[in-house]
Amino acid sequence: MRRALISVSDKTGIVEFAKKLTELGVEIISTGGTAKKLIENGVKVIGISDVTGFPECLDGRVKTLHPNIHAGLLAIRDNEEHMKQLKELNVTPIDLVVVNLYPFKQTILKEGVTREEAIENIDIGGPTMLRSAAKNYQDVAVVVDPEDYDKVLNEISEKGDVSYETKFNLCCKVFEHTSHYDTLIANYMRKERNATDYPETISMTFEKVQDMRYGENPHQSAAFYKEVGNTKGCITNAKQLHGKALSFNNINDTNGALELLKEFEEPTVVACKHANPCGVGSDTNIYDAYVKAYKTDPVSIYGGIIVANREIDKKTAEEINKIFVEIVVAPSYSDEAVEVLTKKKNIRVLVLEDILQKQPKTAYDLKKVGGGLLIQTIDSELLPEGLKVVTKAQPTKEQIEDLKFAWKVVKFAKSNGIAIGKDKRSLGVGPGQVNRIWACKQAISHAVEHLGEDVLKGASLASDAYFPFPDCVEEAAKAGISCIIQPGGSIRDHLSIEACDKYGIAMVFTGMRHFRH
Ligand code: 93A
Repeated sequence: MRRALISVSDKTGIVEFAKKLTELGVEIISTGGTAKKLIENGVKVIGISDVTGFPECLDGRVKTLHPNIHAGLLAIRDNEEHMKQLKELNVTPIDLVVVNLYPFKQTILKEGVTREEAIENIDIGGPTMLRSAAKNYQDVAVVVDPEDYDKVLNEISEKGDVSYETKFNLCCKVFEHTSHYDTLIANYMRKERNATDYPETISMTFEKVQDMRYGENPHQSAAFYKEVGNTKGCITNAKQLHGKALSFNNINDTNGALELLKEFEEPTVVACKHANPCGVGSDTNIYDAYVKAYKTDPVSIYGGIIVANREIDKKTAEEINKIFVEIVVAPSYSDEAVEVLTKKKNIRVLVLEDILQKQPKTAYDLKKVGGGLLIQTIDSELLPEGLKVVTKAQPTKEQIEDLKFAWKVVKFAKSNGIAIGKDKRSLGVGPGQVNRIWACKQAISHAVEHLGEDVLKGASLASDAYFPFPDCVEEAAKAGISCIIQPGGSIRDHLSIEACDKYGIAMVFTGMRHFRH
């Protein structure tokens, strides 16, 4: 280990690192700003121009892009011909590269950044050196992360060089890093183009939040990653106040609950199990909203997820504490509520300040399938065409409110889904069935089991997709349902409409389907 090249934008720890390298007998080459900082701190450096024989120029756009650098990085040390050529060309090998790149990510995340500013922060020379060094990892150690300075120093001081294994690990880290960097650039450019098409190849990049203890089941390994950029209102933005680390299923289920919650403006509580809503309640205050959500299904909420869109007060916290729930998420908590909730060891308490913030309409929804990936824009619409009454019976104003409530709930139930609602609460949900009549029967029996037969008199029923047959209407009529909301669009719509007319049920079409899988 004789010669190092140091060129860093993030200068954290660089002086200490360079000083120690010098003490270990390593010669240091460096670029403009980095060299200045090192010299100011008493580190001896060779200026990059002394190695390239070429001035740093074009406002720093060309500093290290020179064969004297890249031949020094790419020459294979035990290839006699390579080493002979270096000698003839008067190039000295470089054994260690320490580079971190222009802060492209930080630049594009700044409010109001211009395209010019973003482009000026695309590093060219840095990634080129990283790639040259990483390609030749057997002979060159390459450090892109200040976290690795100590490990490299220790190895050099103990063995005079960086071990083969460490060099290979560092090389892998470099290729991950440069591909992440390039993907950020490509994604930024796509946004600049306002692209809505799906390109021939697609690269996406996420940053690790944490390793998970396990995945959906204990024998699966897992990690949690977040998108780069705006994650307002998302589970990735939540801060945990109390409890064990979130599990894979916790994150997935909470995400589902949050998406439904965002459909409501008034104080609302959503209870979810396996990412399906089991109880939803809205009211003038969060306590009453919680009680509604709870009473809808006091069985399924056990061990479930509760998300609320208003501050949780002491009274609500005490009510929540009467049962076991896995997770509570709210925009804030009163001090007393925190005291109450944190008495329980096994509850996870999360704050999500911007809980009402929705994802942008252009956000993508990704579904991994074996050997491939499905990409679509998120289901951001609710009722684009409004409601079209198709029956003789007309829904009342109150019924329209109930229909919309049930429609929101069913939008976030897995398909086939049916939800029943009344007076700003869900009464029964039948999610994830392989036929619609089962979903319908399940939603009805869910309501009857917990709330009694009478609760369905005058209630509203929502279906996430059209009725292929009139059987759901028949079932709803038997239960006492008085109005129905569904997309419409079946070739047998007339049969469902006739059945509604027979029973005096009001039915509205939305013209939009909300499958969810
Ligand atoms: O503008 S560049 O793409 N051209 C280069 O030749 C070059 N060489 C190193 N950027 C280049 N760098 C980058 O400069 C490094 O990746 C590092 O981020 C930065 C360090 O510059 P300074 O030492 O002047 O602060």
